[in-house]
Amino acid sequence: MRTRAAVALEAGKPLEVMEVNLDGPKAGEVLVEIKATGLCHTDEFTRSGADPEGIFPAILGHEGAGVVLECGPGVTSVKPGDHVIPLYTPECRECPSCLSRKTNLCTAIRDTQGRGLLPDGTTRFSMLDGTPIHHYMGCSTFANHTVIPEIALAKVREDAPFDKICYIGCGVTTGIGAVLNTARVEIGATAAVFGLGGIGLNVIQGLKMAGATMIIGVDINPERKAWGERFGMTHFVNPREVDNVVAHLVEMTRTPADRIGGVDYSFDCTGNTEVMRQALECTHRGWGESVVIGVAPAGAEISTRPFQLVTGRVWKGTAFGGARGRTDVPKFVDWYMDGRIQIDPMITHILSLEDINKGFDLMHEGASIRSVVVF
Ligand code: NAD
Ligand code: AHE
Ligand code: ZN
Repeated sequence: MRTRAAVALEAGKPLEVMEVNLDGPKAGEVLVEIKATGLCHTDEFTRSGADPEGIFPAILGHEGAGVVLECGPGVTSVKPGDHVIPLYTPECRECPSCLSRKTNLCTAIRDTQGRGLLPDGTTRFSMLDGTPIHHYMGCSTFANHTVIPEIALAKVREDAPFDKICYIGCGVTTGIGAVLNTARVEIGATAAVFGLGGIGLNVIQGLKMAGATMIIGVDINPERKAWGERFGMTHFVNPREVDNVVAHLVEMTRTPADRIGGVDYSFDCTGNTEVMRQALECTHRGWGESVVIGVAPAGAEISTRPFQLVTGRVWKGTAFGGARGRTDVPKFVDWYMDGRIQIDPMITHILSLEDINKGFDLMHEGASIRSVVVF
């Protein structure tokens, strides 16, 4: 069949909207009509050329929602008409990682996924002249139709709006999951969130749900203060307005009883390795935990004095908020439909596929939280 897609032809170039060929689903694969897709900073990271795994040409996008149109041989867990959210972190329920119960990082198809291919080592997309186009994160939601392995689809309820629940395909689950699954924040905790964009605001939302009492947002964009407050942030720090952001955060959390200071938990939602260091070093001696969510460019490295770890701080990371997609994503959709989590106010812009590059401009200008393309 033919479908319309925004294609990343070369690193650093705007996406080009065009007709592409799409082959039908093979064994274990599913043809999905994408109804809506969010633009995550990770799409921009890959489009820009900063991603060491970036391959071109490719159809980016990994935050979608849609409807199953056709199933390949052997598919049993979804059927035509089902509403689904694609999963860049699949859940095969059979690999050592899935069976370990220690991680959500299913390894069943990670190798081919990282090479822009489906599990049989081929691509379903091509240009009209026959040139192959790579898949992206196993999803390629910047296409009106895409083919996805069955194990990378979460079946969700049919009364949930596509243009909102697409955000659960990455940002919402990553932010809230980082708090509830990865850090396991407890009632009364103190926390700092660095970067109040599409991920950081969901971390704040998750911290509020977990019962954290002091939630400090840190962002260089002053307009993010009001945004953070909408979701439960109690304090805001602009690093450009203080001498030393780490010392400032430690001072803010120092009490007469505890003369050390430092937050119980911190989260990097920027992808900046200097910020990751600040996030670790502002945590409390003895027990502070810092969670890296941001994705850093090829060649970037993190550093700190080993003393920071010797004195009890823990540095960890999370992908997709530690969520097991086929199991957990339908629950996030229920939470949204039951009014337990907010999504609508964070979707600041709705775009057509033709205008998808405006979404990246808005992201760079700091003018959007989430842009969503509706097909
Ligand atoms: P975004 O562009 O919406 O938000 C980034 C925010 O960081 C902005 O508010 C910006 O002003 C702020 N910021 C930039 N530099 C800063 C600095 N030096 N100090 C403080 N704040 C600063 O991006 P997003 O979609 O929220 O994504 C955030 C990061 O998370 C990206 O690196 C993205 O690739 C990554 N990400 C990771 C996962 C995962 O599973 N680990 C999932 C989704 C996104
Ligand atoms: N390709 C990059 C890594 C990018 C990365 O870390 N991706 C996250 C999801 S970001 C979603 O917005 C992830 O899931 N990582 C686990 C994995 O297996 O990729 C690089 O640096 O090579
Ligand atoms: Zn993402």
